[in-house]
Amino acid sequence: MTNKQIRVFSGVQPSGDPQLGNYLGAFRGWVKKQSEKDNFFCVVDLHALTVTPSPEDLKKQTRELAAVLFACGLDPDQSTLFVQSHVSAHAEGCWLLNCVTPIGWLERMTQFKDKSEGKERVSTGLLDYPVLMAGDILLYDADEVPVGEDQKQHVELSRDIAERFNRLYGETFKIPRPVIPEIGGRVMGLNDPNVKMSKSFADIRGHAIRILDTPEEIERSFMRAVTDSSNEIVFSNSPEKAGVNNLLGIYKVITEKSEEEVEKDFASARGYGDLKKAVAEVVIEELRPIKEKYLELMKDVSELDRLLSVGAQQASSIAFLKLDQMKEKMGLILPVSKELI
Ligand code: AQP
Repeated sequence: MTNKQIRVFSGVQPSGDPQLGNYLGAFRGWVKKQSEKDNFFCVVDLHALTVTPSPEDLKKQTRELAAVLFACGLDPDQSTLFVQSHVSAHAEGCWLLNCVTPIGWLERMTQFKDKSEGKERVSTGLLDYPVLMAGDILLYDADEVPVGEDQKQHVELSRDIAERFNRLYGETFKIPRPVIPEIGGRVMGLNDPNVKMSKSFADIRGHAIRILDTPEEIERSFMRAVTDSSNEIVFSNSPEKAGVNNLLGIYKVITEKSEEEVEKDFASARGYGDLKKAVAEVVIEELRPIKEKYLELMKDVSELDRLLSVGAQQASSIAFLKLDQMKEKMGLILPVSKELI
């Protein structure tokens, strides 16, 4: 199989301001590998509905996220980028897969437990999220699903759902595999290095670096980052060094240096202040061209919308074929002429 025959699917929710973890754990790798594979990337707005955003926020965040992805370097000639709700096969596919997914599989999901904890009421959509995600992936017969560590469990569930469907109705889906970046798979919050950096917490002071933050904001957040009371700048798995480890990890992914080279860079540092400054500098330089390109793209929203429509057309041409195949296997009759519907 040549690499172009390897199909990749991944998504991101327009659930807030995209942050450094999204970039290092996902977007950066998508862009770097896009020329090698057959890529489908999706702004998963139906997923974002699970936490009931305001309609205005959702619209704004969907366009902004698409623009950020193009600004990061996704090239419409190499990758199909589209908005999930533009291809209704995703919602339909989810219903069909719901009917083969035992509810206990969903109740076990760590992200569901985390996101529902302490809430008096959660939507059915939050529980069902992984089935919609399975549909996203399986409709495209994706071979690979590049995700950060936090989404690995959901990709594994997609595999289980695909296997169960294949067992019940005969060979229908390819079994996808999660691809976790060797480094950058788990960027932690700067205010608490035991919690992963998240869009939803981006409003908490000092938690996240937003991709569109100003250089001043980026520097301020890094200077406030939680570290420890020693002054040893080394990679370490010990829980007390989680903050320093996170900063070194971010520096390592962006500079593409080895751990030894990174530690050497800080051998003569005077303390964590020097480390924080250096990490802030490399992040600012990495994000600067992305922000410039983003501002350029947002000047012409109609062109952005046009690019997303082209992406939706390309995605539809694959997704609806698979959806029909699922329906037939499950015993639903297909309309004789879709034009009459
Ligand atoms: N902190 C992180 N480190 C590495 N990778 C991360 N990703 C998210 N946070 C980190 C990866 O980004 C991709 C898109 O994520 P998503 O928006 O679909 O869902 P998420 O994982 O739930 O991301 P957030 O930022 O934490 O969003 P909210 O707060 O809305 O839940 C995925 O590949 C993810 O692994």
